[in-house]
Amino acid sequence: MSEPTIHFYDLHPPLTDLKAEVLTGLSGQPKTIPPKFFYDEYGSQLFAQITELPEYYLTRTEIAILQEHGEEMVSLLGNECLLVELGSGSSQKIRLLLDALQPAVYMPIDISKKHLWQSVQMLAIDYPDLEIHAVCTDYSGQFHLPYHPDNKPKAAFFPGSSIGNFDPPHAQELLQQVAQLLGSDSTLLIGVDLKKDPQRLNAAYNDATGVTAAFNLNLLTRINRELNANFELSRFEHQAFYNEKPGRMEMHLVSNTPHEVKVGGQTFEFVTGENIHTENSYKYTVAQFQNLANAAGLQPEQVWIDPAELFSVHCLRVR
Ligand code: AVI
Repeated sequence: MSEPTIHFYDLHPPLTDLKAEVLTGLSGQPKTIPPKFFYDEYGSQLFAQITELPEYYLTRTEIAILQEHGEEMVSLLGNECLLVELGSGSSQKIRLLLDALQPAVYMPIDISKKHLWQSVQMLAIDYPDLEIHAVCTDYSGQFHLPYHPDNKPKAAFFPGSSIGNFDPPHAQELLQQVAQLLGSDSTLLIGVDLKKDPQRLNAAYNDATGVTAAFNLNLLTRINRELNANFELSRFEHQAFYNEKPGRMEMHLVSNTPHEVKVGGQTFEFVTGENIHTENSYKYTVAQFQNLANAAGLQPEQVWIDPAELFSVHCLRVR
């Protein structure tokens, strides 16, 4: 048996990025904190729990679509490729495609270093012949592929509807960047949550056991720890609702009392009912997402949806 090959590129942004972005966000009106900061070690664990909640239909529905149509997807992606995965997390979903796809190189990209390291170790045990180039970086900004074999077809996998966490102009920019990095004729397989009954959406982000609330509040614990801040978690409440006009779920942390918080040497005042906007999760119809993809230079090739029309997986080709 051959030895698994893992290359690890730590391009993780320094702590100052967290500080600068949090201070800028808290100085705005309304106050905001970018959702990418949810994913410290505990936040990543909480997100893994969210994906198994009965109310959170997204993950299980996407997996069912991948299981049902994996063969067709693989035939569109092509074997022996460089396969990049954006926001690979625990690299669970890619396992559904790896056997059939047999990529020459698998390049998972994730912002959470420890989580990425652990998941590629596990993957290498189960796929000893797979060449892995793992990249720890923030793909929401400018990024590059540290390894770029010229002679291989390129494909990217972007599951989980993480594209929904970007507002549409930024989502278009990200798709454009991916298209440029991969080059013409490459393919992108991307999971996108569909517009649906708001009741169903509201339930998915307000689960009965409070895991999503803990995930949202963990942002403050992380900022306390990493930026020497003094948020009191009991002064904030989780709020999540569907905002019909922009077509997105919103998550907020709402102050239940007037108070002050110190973060990185600065003081921020909160009045009762004031909120920190922590996440948007845009939902698309198939046509809306195809328009966005087209505008980013990606040609829609195929789309698969589940029978209840909850979730979509698109195959797009770089023009
Ligand atoms: C990672 N992302 C697609 C999730 C979502 O549904 O927007 C994050 C999440 N937020 C609350 N629950 C899950």
